[in-house]
Amino acid sequence: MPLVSAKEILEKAKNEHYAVGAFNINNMEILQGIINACRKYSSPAIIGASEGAIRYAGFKYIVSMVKLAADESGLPIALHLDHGKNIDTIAQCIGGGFTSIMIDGSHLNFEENIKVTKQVVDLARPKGLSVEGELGRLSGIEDLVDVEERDATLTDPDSAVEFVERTGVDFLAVAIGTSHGAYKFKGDPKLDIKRLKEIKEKVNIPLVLHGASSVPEWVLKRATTYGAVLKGAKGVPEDAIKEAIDNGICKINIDTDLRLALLGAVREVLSENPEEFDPRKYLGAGRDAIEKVVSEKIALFGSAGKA
Ligand code: TD3
Ligand code: ZN
Repeated sequence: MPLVSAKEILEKAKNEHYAVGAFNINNMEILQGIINACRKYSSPAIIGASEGAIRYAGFKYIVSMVKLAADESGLPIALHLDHGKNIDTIAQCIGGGFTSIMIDGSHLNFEENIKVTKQVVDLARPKGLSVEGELGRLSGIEDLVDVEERDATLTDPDSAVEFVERTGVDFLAVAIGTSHGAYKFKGDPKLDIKRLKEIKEKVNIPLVLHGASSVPEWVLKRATTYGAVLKGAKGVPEDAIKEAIDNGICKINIDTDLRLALLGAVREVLSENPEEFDPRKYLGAGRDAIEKVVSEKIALFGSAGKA
């Protein structure tokens, strides 16, 4: 099937109360691991490519690979620019085969964020692409010392209403205490679910959770057993992800867990077989590890059978 817009995938998820993973890719094996899991469980997926991924793999490679994956699998797959900031890259994605764009203006002030986000909506919508905006800055709650700092950093529900009305975005990334990478919490993991509830009550579009990797125990153990140094790595507990889905999160961004799974598999193969130099052996094991992680996400998010 041809690539679909992420809006199409997420409106169904919102109506039927589940979430869909937005998985980041950088190469063929990562993409194939994700698609293998989606095929097995008949799940839709959003494939995220960052500006860095486009620079690394090449624009045409990314678009061609993901189009092929959608065609061959027959699954609803969207190709989504993750954290788009550069307007030239955004324009290239809009005209070059992507079906969804994130414009990340979260580092700008409110009015500037609205201005650039609206600009991207006006470019993308006539071409049938969906657009994600972001309001609030990702930060662990324990790093926000008081109520004022918390309110200034995390997404304000009333501002979210105004942002969605004035920009016309199809879905909105919110900041409720998650952050990117493998070190999300120093102490106990905590999300601001009360804030998410309030946003959901006021904003009637699918909501997006960035920084949603869980750093699963088996993934961390495999990587560290074979020499990776990941002291203090901690992700969002699966219970918290479930609670977030119950409160309006429909798109869940995952990158770190894929990176760690690939790393652990490659490390294991190479250290157990120091004489091995066939890339199919270690990258193939990496691809299988990604399939396993994504299978767990599909079960957790409730997207199995929704393709
Ligand atoms: O947008 N992304 C993917 C790119 C972030 C770099 O890791 C996410 O929100 C994923 O977050 P996580 O928890 O996988 O780092
Ligand atoms: Zn993100």
